[in-house]
Amino acid sequence: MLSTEQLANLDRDGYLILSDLIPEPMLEALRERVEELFEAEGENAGAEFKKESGARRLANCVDKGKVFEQAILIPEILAAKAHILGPAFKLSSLNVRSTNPMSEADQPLHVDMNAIADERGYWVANTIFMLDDFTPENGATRVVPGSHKWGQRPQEQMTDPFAAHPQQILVTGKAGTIVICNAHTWHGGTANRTNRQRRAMHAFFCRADKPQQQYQKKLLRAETQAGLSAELRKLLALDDVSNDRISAQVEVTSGFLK
Ligand SMILES: O=C(O)CCC(=O)C(=O)O
Repeated sequence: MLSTEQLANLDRDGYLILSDLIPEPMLEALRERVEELFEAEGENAGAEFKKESGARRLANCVDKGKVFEQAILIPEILAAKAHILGPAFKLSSLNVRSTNPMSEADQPLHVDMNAIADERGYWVANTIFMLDDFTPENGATRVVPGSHKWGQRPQEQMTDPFAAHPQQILVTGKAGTIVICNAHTWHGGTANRTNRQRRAMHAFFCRADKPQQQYQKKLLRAETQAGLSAELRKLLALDDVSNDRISAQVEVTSGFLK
């Protein structure tokens, strides 16, 4: 499903760009549902996780439409997660982040959940769904290739994680592209200097023994949970009692500059 060369690139760089991976009807359905939700949630959009100046956010998306359930089951995504995290992993959160037109600020470089690989290896992996083209002008994600191997967070090595890193690159691509990201790789959103939004969905996964960023069992409504397939229940760790113990008490954290 993913070639040996693709997996080797992911291992080397900490990210992998997969063009045209979101089927066109799914891309359209995601955009439509995302805009409906922004409209319906208004000021509260993103509140289950966090709000961010310069960007619109949505959180808890598995609870908000069948198309989100389908998106997190794309086989290449699951294969890449197993490659990074090992066979036992789960969804940690599913969010949308849309940078506003003419938003001034870059995000700081960060690792998700402030995570450092432990004795068992990597434990966080993200997935960026490009719902719009990512260009050098509109807030494409910046990434420091290879930084997942450094065993450090940006704020421990850089005097200013908001600044450009000499090794950073911009991840650009057409809408419909998916970026697999070892989330120990230093990364962050950049300023959008265009007059149009830049929408991305983030499917964030973690190793089974670590807490979910957003405890899915608590967030998903009973009727949503009742309609989920066995595969999704497993991916969301809904029947995993050890997840209840480790995720239930966790305070939701953004991961950067904690
Ligand atoms: O939307 C992006 O380009 C990256 C966002 C990100 O890394 C975050 O919000 O933690």
